Amino acid sequence: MRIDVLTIFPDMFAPLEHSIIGRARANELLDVRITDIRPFSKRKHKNTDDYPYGGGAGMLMLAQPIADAIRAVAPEPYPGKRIYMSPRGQLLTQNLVRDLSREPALLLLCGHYEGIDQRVVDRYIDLEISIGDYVVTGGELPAMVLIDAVARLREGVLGSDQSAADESHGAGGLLEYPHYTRPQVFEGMKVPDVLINGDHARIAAWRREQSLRVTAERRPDLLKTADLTDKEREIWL
Ligand code: 4G0
Repeated sequence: MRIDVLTIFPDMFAPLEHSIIGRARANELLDVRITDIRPFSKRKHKNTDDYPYGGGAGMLMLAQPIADAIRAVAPEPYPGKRIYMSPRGQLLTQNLVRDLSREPALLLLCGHYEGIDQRVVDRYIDLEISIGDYVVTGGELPAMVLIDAVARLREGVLGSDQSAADESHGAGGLLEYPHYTRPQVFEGMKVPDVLINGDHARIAAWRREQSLRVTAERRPDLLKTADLTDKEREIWL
């Protein structure tokens, strides 16, 4: 999969050279290309921002450098999705991540200040995405969140045990049960006995119950759409 990123802060993407994503890129499972928007500016001093028409606080990113950068890295017809990271976008969920992970290419546009000139969005953007209902100083961190979430669903990016874990063995829309590893006692706290005894049916039942309990406590909204048996619906809904 190819992912192009357009940004005025290309150095912010250094984390993508490390860890799982770094390895996926080294193994050519992922082709991430970061493009600096600033060299495309035709203003003096390569400025990329200006004041908003109609007044108001803050600055906006200019249309011209962004449009020229998009045309340079993503000539039409574009084979994938051109995405603007924005607090007014569609909320990023695991379902949307899954759909995006099946695209051959993504272009991620990162805005700064109060955002970008709307005409770029209207002409060149397929989809606006938000990683959550909060504002950060630029689209770069949201873009990295999206890249990481998408990349880990691509074939070969995670270890083989993890890859199966995601959807098939996944808790069907419930939160995860608690996990424990060695030692058996840590600062006086014991690992639950059921996990030590090796009765796999009891372990599965305990984990299911824990998932249901924590979901009911923290995210009752998820219970409504989770994959529950009739008996579970009776108890937990
Ligand atoms: C566009 C995305 C981009 C408009 C980007 C800010 C949060 C997210 C930006 C603004 C971002 C998110 C109107 C301040 C850059 N912050 N939730 N910051 N405004 O995905």
